[in-house]
Amino acid sequence: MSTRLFSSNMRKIETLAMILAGGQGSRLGKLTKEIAKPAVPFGGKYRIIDFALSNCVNSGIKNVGVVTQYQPRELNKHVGNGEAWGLNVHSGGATILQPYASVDGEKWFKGTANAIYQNSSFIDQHNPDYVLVLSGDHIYKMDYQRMLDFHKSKKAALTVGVIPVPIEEAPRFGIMNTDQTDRIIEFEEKPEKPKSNLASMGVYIFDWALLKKYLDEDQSKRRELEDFGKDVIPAYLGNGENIFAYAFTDYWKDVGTIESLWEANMEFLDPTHALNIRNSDWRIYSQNPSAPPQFLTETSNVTDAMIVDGCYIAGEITHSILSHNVKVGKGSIVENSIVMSGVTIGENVTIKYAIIGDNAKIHDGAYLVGKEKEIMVVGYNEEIGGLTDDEK
Ligand code: ADQ
Ligand code: ADP
Repeated sequence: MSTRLFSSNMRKIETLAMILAGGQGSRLGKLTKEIAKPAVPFGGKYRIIDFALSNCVNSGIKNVGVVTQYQPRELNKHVGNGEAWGLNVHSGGATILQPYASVDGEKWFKGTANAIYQNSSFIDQHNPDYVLVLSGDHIYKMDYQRMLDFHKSKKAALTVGVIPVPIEEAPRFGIMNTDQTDRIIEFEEKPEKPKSNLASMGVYIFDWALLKKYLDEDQSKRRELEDFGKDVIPAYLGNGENIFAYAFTDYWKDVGTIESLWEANMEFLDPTHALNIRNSDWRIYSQNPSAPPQFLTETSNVTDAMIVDGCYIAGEITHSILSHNVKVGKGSIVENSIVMSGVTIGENVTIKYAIIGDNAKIHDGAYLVGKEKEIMVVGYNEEIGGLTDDEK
C-alpha cells in the first residue's frame, strides 16, 4: 500500500476507528464457510458489521479502517468506501485493509494486536490521538463518544468496554476485576475458572502513541504481542499502565453461534426490544440491492414478520424475517425462522426454527424443523429436496 495514497490525510485527527473483521467465526458453520462473520446477513436488510459501522458514524467518528483477512470478498463489496453509512470520502471514509504479499511472502495477521501493528503506517497517516479498536462481530448500539469522554477523564492509557455476562458464559470472554475507581486490577483472557462475570466487549480505546511504542518494541525484542486479550492487556497491567473499564449497560451480543445469531434476529424482530430498528435516534445503515416491492398473494397470511423488498409470498409466514427476493409457494409455512436473500421455497414446505442461507432452493414438500436450542441451518446455494411419497 503506497504512502502517497494517504498524503492528503496528514492533518491530525482525534480518533481513528479500526474494525477487526478478519476472524473466521467457525462456530457459525455453513454460514461462514464462504464469507467472513461480519458479512453474515442480519435482520433482513443488514449485515453484522453494519452495527459497528453505524455506531462509528452516529458517534461522529469519520475515519474507519476495516481490517479483513478471512474470506473478505463479500465484506469488501459490502463496505466499499463507506459512503452507504455516510462515511464521506472527503472528510474520512472507510478503508478496507487486507494483508498484502511482500517480498518475504504473504503477511497474514497473527492475532488482533498484530493486525493493528501491520497497519501502523495507515494509522500513522491519520496521526490520531486515540485508536478505537472494534470487532465487526457484535450486535449493539453504542455511543463511542461517551466512552471516549470517560477515557479522557480518567487519563487512561487504555479503556476497555465491559458488560456483565452470565457466569456460565464467562469462559468465552476476557474477564476482569476492577477497583472502586473502575481501574482494571486483574484480567484473564478466557479463564477456565472465571473470578468475576465482568466481560470485555472487545471494544478498546488506546492512546496511539503508547500502543505503537509497545508494538514497535515488541518487534525489536521479538517478544510476542499478538493478541489484545492474551498479550497486550497483561503487558500493560504488568507495567502498571492506567487501564480502565467503561461499563456499558445497554444490549450487546456476540453472535458467535447459530443459536445466538437466531436469537439476536428474533430480538431484532421484537418491536419493544432495545434493538428496535425504528428508533430514529440511532439509525443502523446498510447497503442494499434495489428490488421491486414485495407481493403478497391472496393465499398468503403474514403475521409478526419482516418481509423485505422483492419477496413474493403465497404461503403462511409467522414470526420470521424474510430478506430480499424470497419466494414462498402456496401451502408453505415459515415460522420462527430467518430466510436470507434470493431463497426459493416451493409449495407445501414446512420451515420452523431455521436459518436458510442466501439463494438456497427448498423444493415442494420439504420439511425443515429445528428447535429453539437446535436451529436448523441450510447453507448458501444449498438445495433441499422434497419428501418422497413414502416419507410424507
Ligand atoms: P474473541 O472474540 O475470541 O475475544 P478474536 O477471535 O481475537 O477474539 O476476535 C476479535 C475480533 O477480531 C473479531 O471481530 C475477529 O473477526 C477479528 N479478528 C481476529 N483475528 C483477526 C486477524 N488476525 N485479523 C483481523 N481481524 C481479526 C475477544 C477478546 C475478549 C472479549 C471478546 C468479546 O479477546 O477478551 O471478551 O472479544 O467478544
Ligand atoms: P441507564 O438508564 O441504564 O442508567 P444510561 O443511558 O444512563 O442508562 O447509561 C448508563 C451508563 O451506561 C452510561 O454512563 C454509559 O456508561 C453506559 N451506556 C448506556 N448506553 C450507552 C450507549 N448507547 N453508548 C455508550 N454508553 C452507554
